[in-house]
Amino acid sequence: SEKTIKVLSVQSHVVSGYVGNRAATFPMQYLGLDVDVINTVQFSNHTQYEGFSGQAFGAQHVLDLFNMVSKNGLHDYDFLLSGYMGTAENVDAVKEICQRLRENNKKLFFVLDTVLGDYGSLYVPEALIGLYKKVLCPLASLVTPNQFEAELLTDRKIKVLQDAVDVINDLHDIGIPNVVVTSAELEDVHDESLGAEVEKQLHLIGSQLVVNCKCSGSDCGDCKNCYTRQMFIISFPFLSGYFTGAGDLFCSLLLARIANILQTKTHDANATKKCGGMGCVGGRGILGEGDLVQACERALATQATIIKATHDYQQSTGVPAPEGLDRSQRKNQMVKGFELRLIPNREYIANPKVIYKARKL
Ligand code: PXL
Repeated sequence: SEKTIKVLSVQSHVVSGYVGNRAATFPMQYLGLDVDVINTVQFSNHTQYEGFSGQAFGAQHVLDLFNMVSKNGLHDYDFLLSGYMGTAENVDAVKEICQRLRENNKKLFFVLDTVLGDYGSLYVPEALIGLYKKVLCPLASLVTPNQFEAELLTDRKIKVLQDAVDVINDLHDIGIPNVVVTSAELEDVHDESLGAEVEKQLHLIGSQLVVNCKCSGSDCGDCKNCYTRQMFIISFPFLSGYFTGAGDLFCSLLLARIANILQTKTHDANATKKCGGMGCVGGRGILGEGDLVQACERALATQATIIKATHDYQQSTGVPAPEGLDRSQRKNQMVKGFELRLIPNREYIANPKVIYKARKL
């Protein structure tokens, strides 16, 4: 039987609810991956509630766990996923983990979810912006910022499609082979095919490097000129509601879909020769042509279903729409229904219907 793909997921744990590892682990397992977990924090619940308790763990704790896992020879990971950090020093811990895993497996695919905040407010220390840029972006195979995070990472504002393209080019320029801006509002894009009843739309904008030269598949030393950028956009309906953890869920779905695609290519010698499959220039995760589009379409299909179910549930239970409340009022609304409806919709993890399709840019 095929080797299972192994993931190390480094992000938050909450007792109740679905953010961080609690949003990410189950979908990846459900899609057939072996998921090992290091928790950067253990909180009672996510930090958008009125209160939360628990602790953030430091780099020493994180590395202590990683070191023993390594020492026992259990560190044969294909993917590293990092999300909510809890403390700024955990950036260095993840850097060390990534470097040490790459010594062991130079094809390690590092998915960096640059968790910073959403809708104009940070939920982590501000120092993390610069640290993500300097320390982790140069190691990442894929980054998955939302609009707010993409703006913070590049010091740009996204208003129209060209802004998103500029942001993505900036992130490619610092050496990231795959970039997905998971949702953005764009003034100049409206996909009529979503139907007249969809007034407000969001857009996922993605881009992957593809190899366009005949280099051997190992780092040829001049790879800067070997790549072209394949960009695409997927439009989907905006839905009102509370979706904390949605980014964590999406990132895990995307990782799993990439893993599923790569798994089918492991035996494709030709793909490896052209730096597709798991073969990647400089060990940084160059995917085969079209792989990122396919993975995004599938991940978004599941995501949209779970968000819609969460939206419908919140409407049916009378949870007030976030637009009608300011942040402090929101924090004081101690209502259930702030959580993603992940478990009741588990069947859509494995078998989503792809409705929102990518268009080439
Ligand atoms: O989804 C981001 C996230 C992850 N983990 C924890 C959080 C949040 C957002 O608030 O509080 C603990």
